Amino acid sequence: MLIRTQDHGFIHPDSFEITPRAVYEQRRRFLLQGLAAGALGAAAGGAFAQSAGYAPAGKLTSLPFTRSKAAGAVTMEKITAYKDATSYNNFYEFGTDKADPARNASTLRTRPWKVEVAGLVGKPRTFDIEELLKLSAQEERVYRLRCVEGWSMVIPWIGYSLSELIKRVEPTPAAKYVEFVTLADKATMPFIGSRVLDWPYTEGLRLDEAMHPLTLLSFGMYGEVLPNQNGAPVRLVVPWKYGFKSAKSIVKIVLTDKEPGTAWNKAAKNEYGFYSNVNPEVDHPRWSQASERRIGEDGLFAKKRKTLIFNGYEAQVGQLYAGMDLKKFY
Ligand SMILES: Nc1nc2c(c(=O)[nH]1)N[C@H]1C(S)=C(S)[C@@H](COP(=O)(O)O)O[C@H]1N2
Ligand SMILES: [Mo]
Repeated sequence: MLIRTQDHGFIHPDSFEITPRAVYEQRRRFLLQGLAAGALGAAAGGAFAQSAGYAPAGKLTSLPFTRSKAAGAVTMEKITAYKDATSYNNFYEFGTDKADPARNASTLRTRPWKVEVAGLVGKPRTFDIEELLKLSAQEERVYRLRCVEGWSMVIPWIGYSLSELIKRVEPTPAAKYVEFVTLADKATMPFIGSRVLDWPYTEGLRLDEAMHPLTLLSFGMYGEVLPNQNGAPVRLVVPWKYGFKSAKSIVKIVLTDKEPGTAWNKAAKNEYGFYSNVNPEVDHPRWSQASERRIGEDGLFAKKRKTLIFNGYEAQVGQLYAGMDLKKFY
């Protein structure tokens, strides 16, 4: 069954495990009651309370999840309003203005959808999106995401560690990098064909970065499936790297032995390196990266925040870069 939603194109409500909204809300209330009754530990309680800090928008299909227990997976910062997270986007396939993706991405068709996993793996496979959704338990991760342009948001993503997918295809010993290829469909993406970027939009990670538990293969946010403008039906979220590493609407994942080119480093090599770790000490050639503006705090007198090394995830990911000159490998 296809349901035409007002501003998000088509969704298939019967095509994967769906919790009706009433049941979902009830489950959430139950969890919060349990919390109030002291049934949960203090740490978990903080996470639940934090997650309850947003209201599901009630626009798209609910996506059931449990709260992640991975170290660093739930920041206690205030969650960005859903309206802001879904109307101020970068998704150049739909235009270069921040408002363009919300305006134009309703044409994106997210079913049928397949993700091919290929390259240096023992078991190459193409996954149907329904199968991919159920491959591992869906978790909520409240991550900061910082754009290279100097703004940041705090978003309750839903997904599971990318490592869950990668380990199932059994990388060969020669595999050192992972390339992500996203959809480039002229018929549904109005800016494919424009020369802003070399389509399809691609990204890459070193294999150990891709296997890090914080690297999230994401299918939803704010308790629901991803809105088209946020990269439906499946995207990456790599919280310690600039936002552009978090490729949207992924169709192919390739394990390689060579560092893959990426959309932004093909477009401007001196401005965007392969690593692109958030680093207040390495300026972009045209601007400083020392501070950032949190979306939703942008009143006239709002203070800028100091940008943190690895976007605040140093305790979790710093060891991946031990001994590397991060000014050289930016
Ligand atoms: N396919 C694709 N993925 C993409 C982009 C894009 O233009 N195309 N933009 C990136 C950039 S620059 C950022 S900051 C994040 C923004 O994610 P959000 O809109 O969900 O906040 O998506 C990233 N993923
Ligand atoms: Mo970005």
